Amino acid sequence: MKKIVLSLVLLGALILSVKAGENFSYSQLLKEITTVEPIQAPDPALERSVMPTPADGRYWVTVKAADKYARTRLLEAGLDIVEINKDSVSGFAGPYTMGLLSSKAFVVQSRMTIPEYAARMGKDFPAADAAYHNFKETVDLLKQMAAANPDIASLFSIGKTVEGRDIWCLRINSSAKGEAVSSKPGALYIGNHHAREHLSNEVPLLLAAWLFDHKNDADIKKYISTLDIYIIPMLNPDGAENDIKTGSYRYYRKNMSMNSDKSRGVDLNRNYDSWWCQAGASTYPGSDTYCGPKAFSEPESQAVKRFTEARKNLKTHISYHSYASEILYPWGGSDDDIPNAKDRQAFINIGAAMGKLTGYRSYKSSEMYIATGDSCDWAYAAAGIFAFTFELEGNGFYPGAAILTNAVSKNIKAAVYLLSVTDNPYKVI
Ligand code: 0X9
Ligand code: ZN
Repeated sequence: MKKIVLSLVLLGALILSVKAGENFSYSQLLKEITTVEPIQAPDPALERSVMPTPADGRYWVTVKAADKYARTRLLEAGLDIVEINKDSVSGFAGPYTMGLLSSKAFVVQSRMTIPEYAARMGKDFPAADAAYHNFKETVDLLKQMAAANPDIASLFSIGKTVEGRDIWCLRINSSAKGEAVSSKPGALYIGNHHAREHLSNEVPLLLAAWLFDHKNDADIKKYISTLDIYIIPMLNPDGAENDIKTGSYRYYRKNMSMNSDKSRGVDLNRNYDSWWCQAGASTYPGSDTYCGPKAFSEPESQAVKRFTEARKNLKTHISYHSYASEILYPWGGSDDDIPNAKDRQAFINIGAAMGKLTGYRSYKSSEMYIATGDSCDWAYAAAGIFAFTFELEGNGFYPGAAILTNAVSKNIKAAVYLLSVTDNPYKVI
């Protein structure tokens, strides 16, 4: 990966001005993001400090898996599948999963410790990723945006996390504010179900900044006055903060629940009540695909449930993840097609249009692997919402600041396209 380092003086000034609330505009944020310059040679001192905490005992493994059913079995063994190749998958496995993988049912082709893996990835020192927004920066920016646009924006918490952080939701609507109900068709964007997928926070956060910057463009003005737009950039702030808090990335995926066996975390994208824990999820608490003790056991997924059930006007949704460059639509928990042919065609057509705008491949979620309990299956099953999982791009979970401008801008196009069909998703058929 291309090494980058911040131009500290310039960037510091920009960050200060942004943080002081002088300017939060999308273009200002992009300037902040792009204020990076290549360095000639990696500094060995920095290289040493990129190592994530080695103590969690997980390995990066490559295991034989010829098809989605094999991938589903591996998820159930607790493998945290990150990359899918033709005949194998690679991902993270803790000691319990390593034990299961050593049985005859699986063929482990290679394994390495997380520090070995991180060294091989050659990823950047986290300071180089300062353009990404941590929890405090995310909240500050959301507050600035809401304060600067009181006629169309409001900000409220949809609930608290395991560790007591607020899950903030920015609403853009020219009439209804805060938690007041609206009959306008609603669009919902959520980032960061998974802790380490920091790009999935940036896209919805900067989408909000972009919408405010362009609020006087004819089409955006129309969406703001006719739709009910909700942006929840950071659903799992506990996990995101845990991932970065040592200054070295930890590849952390789950939330921060204390489990019955004293291990940490539930996979929030396995915790929804859509065939909960029936496939592609693990019942072992220590594993990365742990579905939790019951559906909606977690305050973060409960908050999304309450939020969604209270807003019958929601029509469209994107849940942002990373990093496969893919757009996925239901079902993800079953090989079956969704039964409603009209909905199916709308999913296919909307997905294809957003695929064109991003260059991502759009397809049925279960083709990746069958995994139950995911948020988009639940949103469609429970509320008929046209819910898409976006697997954003990158060469890993930590693609660096250099990709932000391009990744964010193309995804804003897709998100705005979704707004254009939110009044009637069937118009694409
Ligand atoms: O496994 C997940 O939750 C998502 N991938 S990630 O690498 N971001 O963790 C994909 C969810 C897609 N849903 C299903 N296949 N059910
Ligand atoms: Zn994810």
